[in-house]
Amino acid sequence: MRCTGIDAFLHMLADAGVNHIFGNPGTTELPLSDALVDDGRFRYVLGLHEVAVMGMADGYAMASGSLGVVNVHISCGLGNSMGMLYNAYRSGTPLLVTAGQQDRRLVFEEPILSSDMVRVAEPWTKWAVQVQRIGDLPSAMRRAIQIALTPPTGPVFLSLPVDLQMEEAELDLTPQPPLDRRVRPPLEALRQAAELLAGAGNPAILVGSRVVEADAIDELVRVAETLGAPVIPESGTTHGRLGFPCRHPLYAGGLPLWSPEVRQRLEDYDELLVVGMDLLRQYVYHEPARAIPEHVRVIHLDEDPYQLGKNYPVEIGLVGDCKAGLAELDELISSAMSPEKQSIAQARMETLGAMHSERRDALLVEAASQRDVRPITALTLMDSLARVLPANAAVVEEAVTTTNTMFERLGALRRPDGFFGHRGWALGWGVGVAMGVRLAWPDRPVLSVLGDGAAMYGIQGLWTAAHERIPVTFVVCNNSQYQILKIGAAGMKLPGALDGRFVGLDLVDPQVDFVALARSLGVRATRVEDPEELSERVADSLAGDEPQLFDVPITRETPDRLNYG
Ligand SMILES: Cc1ncc(C[n+]2csc(CCOP(=O)(O)OP(=O)(O)O)c2C)c(N)n1
Repeated sequence: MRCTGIDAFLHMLADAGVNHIFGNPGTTELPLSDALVDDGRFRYVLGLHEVAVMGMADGYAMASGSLGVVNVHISCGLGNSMGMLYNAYRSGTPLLVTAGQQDRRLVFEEPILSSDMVRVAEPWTKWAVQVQRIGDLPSAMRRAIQIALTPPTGPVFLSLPVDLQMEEAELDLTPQPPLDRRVRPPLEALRQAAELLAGAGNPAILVGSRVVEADAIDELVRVAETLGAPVIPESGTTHGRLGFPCRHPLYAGGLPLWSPEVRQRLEDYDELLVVGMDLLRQYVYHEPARAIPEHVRVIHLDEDPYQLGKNYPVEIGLVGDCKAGLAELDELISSAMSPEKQSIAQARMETLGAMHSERRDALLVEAASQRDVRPITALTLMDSLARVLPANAAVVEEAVTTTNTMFERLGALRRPDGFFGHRGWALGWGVGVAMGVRLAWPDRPVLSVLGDGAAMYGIQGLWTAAHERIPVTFVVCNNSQYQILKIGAAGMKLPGALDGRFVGLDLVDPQVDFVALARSLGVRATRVEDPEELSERVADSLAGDEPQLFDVPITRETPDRLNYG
């Protein structure tokens, strides 16, 4: 087919099933903007800052399980988006990130904004390349799409010189049909793992985000029930997607943050089945550094071989698809378990289920006891939201000390696949991700729970919510500070922090006026100080068809530590 570079680019995206492009243009991206004028195949979603652009693409790709496509401006646009690219890389989100490059005839002179973007993007992408010849463009596109979508999935980067976008040539645009990338783990290794697990005295399961991404939650539930094993997600700082239903009796609450507490939590187990998870991404160094006790034998199933034995030696490493692996493992464990072991597992499940209910009841009692405290507490805020969260809601969390795994502990998330938490911790992610999730799931209400600190890194995204009428409910948990950093400083035993004194961690004088800010970007906004009113307004907003923001002042009192139950 005879066409320009940019037409070839769009043609191949459409063939790959892409219908959204998230972008913010400059001169070197104008051939794309211009080509989209008469192209009905794509919705171009403009963000007014690259943090929002990349965040939206990340949310869209995570929720849809398909390729997210991003187009940002040369050098500076890419630079602005790097924090979000880091998040996408850590989450393994399949993104095709593109930027225009300066005209190849000018580059040697070092024209405005030209630079070696491939070197910039390389560390946080699986593959980064500048296309130099138009004849290579179709092959570059096929490779980029396939690499992004092949496990371990992740972002890729293409730099496209502006003159190449406009150049015409005869090109073979034959698409690469999608590969079925699910690989079954080797049977022999599965048998050995099943033997070990069937004979375990006290097994537990650590679950990570890739279980959700492999659509393997049901399979994991079956394995957990067969073993009567508690299921523990990653700590609240890195748990990303929720790989196990939080209302299930075997849901045992997330790992703690610090290595001594993780050790203590895992001390009583003899076998750990780890599934679809990075073992282990910690937050602050603590002694003893080894979070997994020495006596615990680790069996790890993951599509990403790099994760197996990365930090802790594994007894058995199962490389392969979580869904296929868990289904086979369950059958093998069931037939390897003696009747005596089966009844022990059932009894254990009952005990763990009772403990689960007790923990939840205790949290509800605590929430009730705080209901009249003003300004409201983090728990009251989360409880007020939990009460009205629809069963099919998607939740995007970026308010670390407020959210604190409370939705999970309160049993508010009835569909675990709708949960999105941070895996990267470059802030500014929650505004855009929530919008991307809603674009991918137009029929599911989306709640974005944001820290006031986090919100300010991506707030320009609200303009897109208004412009595109993307109905997301944003709740800003406004403690006017970077509270997690105060807790972190105390955990590091820094002298000022132990004395309760901080520099650069308070967002006061002036406090940010989120209501005025949101309204200026076209989003309806209200400050809410009462829990009942919050529940009512959020319920209405989640059922509505426009974006809304609620600014909720909460207590500024900082706990010494975060209690992730
Ligand atoms: C882009 C970026 N800049 C700075 C940080 C460092 N940082 C981590 S947590 C945090 C504060 C978060 O504050 P907020 O969202 O209000 O949540 P809180 O800790 O108060 O619950 C900051 C500044 C970061 N992670 N990302």
